[in-house]
Amino acid sequence: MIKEILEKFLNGDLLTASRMMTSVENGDSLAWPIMREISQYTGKAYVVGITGPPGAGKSTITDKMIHLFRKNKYTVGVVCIDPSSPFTGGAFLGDRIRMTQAIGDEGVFVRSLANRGELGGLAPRAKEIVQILDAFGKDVIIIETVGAGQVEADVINIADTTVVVTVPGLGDRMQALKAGIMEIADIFVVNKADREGVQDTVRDINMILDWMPEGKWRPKVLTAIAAQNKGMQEMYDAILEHKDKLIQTNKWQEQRCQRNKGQCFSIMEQAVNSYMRRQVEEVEKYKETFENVCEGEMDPYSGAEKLLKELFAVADILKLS
Ligand SMILES: Nc1nc2c(ncn2[C@@H]2O[C@H](COP(=O)(O)OP(=O)(O)O)[C@@H](O)[C@H]2O)c(=O)[nH]1
Ligand SMILES: [Mg+2]
Repeated sequence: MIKEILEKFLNGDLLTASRMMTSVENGDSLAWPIMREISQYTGKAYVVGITGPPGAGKSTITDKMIHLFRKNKYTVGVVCIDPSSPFTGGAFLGDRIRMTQAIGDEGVFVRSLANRGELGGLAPRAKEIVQILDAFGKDVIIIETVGAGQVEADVINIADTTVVVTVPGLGDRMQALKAGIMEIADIFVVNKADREGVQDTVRDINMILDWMPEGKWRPKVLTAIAAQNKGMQEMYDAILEHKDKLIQTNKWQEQRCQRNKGQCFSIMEQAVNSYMRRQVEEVEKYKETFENVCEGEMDPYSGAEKLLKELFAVADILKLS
């Protein structure tokens, strides 16, 4: 069954790709087999993260970027991560509607993910969804995300280039520094430049950047009026410039290497974790120890030690299902 799914997927079947994402998002029994099978086809896409406070213009910008990438013959995958809707637990419809221009273009695949209320966390399966889009053959993948701290810091663990979108007059001048934005941005875009105070914001950002230790890449600070398509070409150019720089300095390759390793580790953790939970809940003798701990007849340390010794004497931990 997985072979058939993979064949359709590699032939570019949209519905199959979409179903695979749903499987992975829900963590159903096909999730791991899917991820394992597609792994060999990943690692080619360039990933751009766009983060910033709600209403800053991220979706508008994403839409413009899709068009610029398409104009330059890149295929594009988009992952929109929105705060969970209080009513349905699904992503807000707004972004899908706003990105209507892209719909109908076979070279664009848009996927919305709910972050399921995880405070400040990326949607739990965002990385995997990006990898599916990568394996699906998308050249560039854009992740639009908003975090509880207004900016989603975890996005740098997935994105090659991180763009932080902000707007003039967000109040507290040092807000940016406090939120840790400075460390994660490769490019700043001060959007809504049709409003007052743009130059103040640009100056504030530059001032903070001046204080920061010299890095290899000083983040560009750009202004834009996304709604009027202004500043979008400059942003696009800055992304490509950053990409070239990363590749030339071997940073991109290094980062891939680290991320592969990190993913391998996280797969082991998940496997061990779910193995332990399964066993402790299902196997009678383990259940007993656990209940003893529960009742306070055995202390948690002794219980854990006993269980670990018994659990890891058997070798089916790596049944990746
Ligand atoms: N005045 C102004 N409004 C903008 C600009 N860019 C986007 N908007 C509007 O701001 C609102 C929020 O934009 P959206 O892209 O959904 O923001 P997001 O929440 O960051 O994704 C929408 O009504 C946009 O039309 C801009 O440059 N100037
Ligand atoms: Mg949005």
